[in-house]
Amino acid sequence: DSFGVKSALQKLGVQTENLGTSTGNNWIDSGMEYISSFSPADGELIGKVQVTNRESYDAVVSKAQEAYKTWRNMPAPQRGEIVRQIGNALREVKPELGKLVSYEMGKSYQEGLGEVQEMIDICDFAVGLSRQLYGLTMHSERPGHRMYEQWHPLGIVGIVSAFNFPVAVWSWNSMIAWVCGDVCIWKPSEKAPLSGIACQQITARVFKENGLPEGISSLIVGDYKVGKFMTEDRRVPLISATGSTRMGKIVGQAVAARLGRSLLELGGNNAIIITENADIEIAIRGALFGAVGTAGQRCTSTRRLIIHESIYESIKERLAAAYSKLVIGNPLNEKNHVGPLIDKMAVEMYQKAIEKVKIEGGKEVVAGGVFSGDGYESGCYVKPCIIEAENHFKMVQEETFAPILYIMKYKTLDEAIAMHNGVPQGLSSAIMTLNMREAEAFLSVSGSDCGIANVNIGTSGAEIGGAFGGEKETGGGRESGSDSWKAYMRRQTNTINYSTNLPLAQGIKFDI
Ligand code: UN1
Repeated sequence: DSFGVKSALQKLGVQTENLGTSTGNNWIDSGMEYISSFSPADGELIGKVQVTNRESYDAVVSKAQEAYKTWRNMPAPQRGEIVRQIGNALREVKPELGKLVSYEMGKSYQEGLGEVQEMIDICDFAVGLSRQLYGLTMHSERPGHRMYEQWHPLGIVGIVSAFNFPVAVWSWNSMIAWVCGDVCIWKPSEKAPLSGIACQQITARVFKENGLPEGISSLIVGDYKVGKFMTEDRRVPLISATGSTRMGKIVGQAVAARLGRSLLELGGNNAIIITENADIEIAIRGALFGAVGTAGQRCTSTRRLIIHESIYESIKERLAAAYSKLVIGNPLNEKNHVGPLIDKMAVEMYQKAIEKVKIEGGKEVVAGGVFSGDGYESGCYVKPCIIEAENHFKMVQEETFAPILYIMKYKTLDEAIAMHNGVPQGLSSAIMTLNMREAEAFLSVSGSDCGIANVNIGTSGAEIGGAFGGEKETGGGRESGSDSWKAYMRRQTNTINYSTNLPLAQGIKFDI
């Protein structure tokens, strides 16, 4: 254990065998079924987690409903104070939690630390927000009347998160939902349940120390079958789900069938347009981290480069040179740039995608492949690759969660933007240019159709202060910063008559 994983697990209270269902730190035994969490870094079993059954799920919901009655009546700034304490608790375990994320999920330790920092940042954001849950006031058309709107919490928020950001995306949802006065039930990814166990214990301690009810924060564990308990449950007014478009369609329809609300953050197919006016150094660096960071497993990963024909060959060469310098290996070893994919199934999908795109006419610029031998025993390490392709290829239209970068060329900016938008997804996007007209055109109404559009930075690595999410098959939801909090609350319009008359709106007369 040269990387200190064992002591990190110990500090975080993660055991080799864990119960998976809890309200606060009240863990409920829910039967015989377990999920085993293996590290893609070395293939070792990290620990087992018990799967939530129907009965324990119902117990969790009852506790959550009960806790909501207390929590919703606590003034929002006081709820913010609790979230401030959670942020501090996260600061205390940043290296350990970053390590667990890195070991369980496979992203580099640096990125694991970055993920925990993202959690700390959203806590700070939520604390400030707790004093800024503003509604508007309106001028009534009737004399002696006042109108305003206020925002109330929804109740239980069900959070379904993905393996690639096993803890940060949960925190975007839960910290905001908590200051809004909601209570949360979280189903972490079944591919990273131990990260969920660790976070649950961190927040539970803070709620307990403050004498608050356990059900403000609950954990359930399992695959889509457990998720279904929530999506079909009318007691859960909002489901916030992050994952594949395939999952989102199922979740969205299940929630819509009961007219519940869903907040979906689904797949991306993010591109960078590199124009002839780009700062090439920045373009290469932005594309490189975007494409290979987190081994291409961010929903914001760069999947396509749309390059002006005049610089296409030189960009191709420089990228290939940069790729040749990448060191792939154990994510906990800081000399490595890129860690493994999440599991062998992901490796298979990566291989199939390369095979298929080659059949369609794709040409390998930097060849892919699977690593084997010393240090690669888990079988999850793959070579980041670059493939010359055309935008309309079936594989290029799909999101493959792996470090495969498709490159293509364009002649005019209009053509580049059309290619850019010519995919079913609409999450993140970027243009590399020092030309003001090109940059503004990309950000204009006829430019990028994505929820995130950047100039001279890559597609990934969004800050928490902005609203995060995207259009089309990305699902339309917005999480994290700006006014995303509104999705976690219900708006109430209030009209108050302080006059001695009862005039009707629209001037309607109704006298008897
Ligand atoms: C995700 O991949 O689901 O913008 C979230 C980024 C990160 C979050 C990604 N801040 O890349």
